[in-house]
Amino acid sequence: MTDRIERAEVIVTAPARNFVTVKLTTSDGIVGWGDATLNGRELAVASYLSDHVIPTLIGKDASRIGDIWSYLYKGAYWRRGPVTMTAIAAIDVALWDIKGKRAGLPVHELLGGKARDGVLVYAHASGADVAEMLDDVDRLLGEGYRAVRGQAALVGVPDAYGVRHGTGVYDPADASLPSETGWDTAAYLEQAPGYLRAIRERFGFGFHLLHDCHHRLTPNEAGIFGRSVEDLKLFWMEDPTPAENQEKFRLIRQRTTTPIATGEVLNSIWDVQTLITEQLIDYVRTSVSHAGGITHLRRIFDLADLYGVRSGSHGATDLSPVSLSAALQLDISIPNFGIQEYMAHDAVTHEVFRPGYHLDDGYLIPSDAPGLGIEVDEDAARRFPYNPKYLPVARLADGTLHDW
Ligand code: GCO
Ligand code: MG
Repeated sequence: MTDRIERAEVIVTAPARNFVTVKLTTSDGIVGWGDATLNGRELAVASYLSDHVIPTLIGKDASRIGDIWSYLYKGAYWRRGPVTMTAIAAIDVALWDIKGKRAGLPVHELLGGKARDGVLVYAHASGADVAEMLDDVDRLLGEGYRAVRGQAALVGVPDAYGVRHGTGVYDPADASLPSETGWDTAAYLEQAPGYLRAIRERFGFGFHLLHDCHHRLTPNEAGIFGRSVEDLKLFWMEDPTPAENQEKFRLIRQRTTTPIATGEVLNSIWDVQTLITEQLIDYVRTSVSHAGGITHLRRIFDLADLYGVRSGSHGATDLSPVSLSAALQLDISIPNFGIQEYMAHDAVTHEVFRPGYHLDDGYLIPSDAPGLGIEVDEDAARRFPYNPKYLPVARLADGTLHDW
């Protein structure tokens, strides 16, 4: 058998931010890449892989992707959860990369071929005030984006989420211990609809406008928010309320017709089952790197298709270019694609990760190279040692810890 997994390595590198990458090598020298980055909890996944997954993989038949998925999921006894599902995802994606390279085909050909010509993406506009956010929207529309998410700082709320510091890319994991930020729902409900309205007033309706509520609202508050922006025709309001209890979304659905997206922190088909089967959301945001890889995410999207729910995968900068390469292979081939989040990685990240996708007129075009179409420069990776960074916490004025 030529297709044995001979070597499996975990590469931890921090070009601009931390990434955990899996490299699988088969006995005949084919290399597959997978992303195992879990923002702020990177080393937990690295250890899960090195200490518990990799020793069980050596010698296994790399062509049996579904069997290896089940071996790692059912075989562990302990199910679901971000650490496990990110580790499984990295192995799964690397195996798809290998299968494509062996076949001489891009992964999307193995998934049935292209169902569209390009992948619609949305970019992030943010600002320390409304004027700055409007300038950012202007810049992104000028760059050809057809969909933009709008977030602005809230007057009177220290460091509200979603706003870039300085000129770099927005990256909330910004300190070696979690920084403390503020939150005030009343200020948000009063100001956010106004700044979204300012975007429509200045730029009109000829592009998709998105907004992330970042788990901050109760279902009733989310209903109030969604209703107050219905005339702005948002593409979606994201994460209006935490989704551990999926039934909470019933109330939001009753209160507003603003489309709803959720799932970036969810990891399995069971985590989104009620949301999908009761049609409580319009877009499912589970990602290829945090929800079990191409094998499992495809099952989630298939279930979603039955209920008229579309894909809208998470794609912040903490998902590496390996993840984005894999996401695009799936996005381009599924019937119920909705949109893909895209926060372009910076030049330093691209010194390590050299993806073959490119942006064309607001669409990302996946690579046609065999496999995922990404190269990883291991020498460059070694130049950027791990640099612990945490996501912030949010507190109300009285000190109560709030959802982030
Ligand atoms: C998004 C997200 C991110 C997350 C980050 C956490 O919609 O892009 O909410 O900004 O906060 O990816 O790791
Ligand atoms: Mg989000």
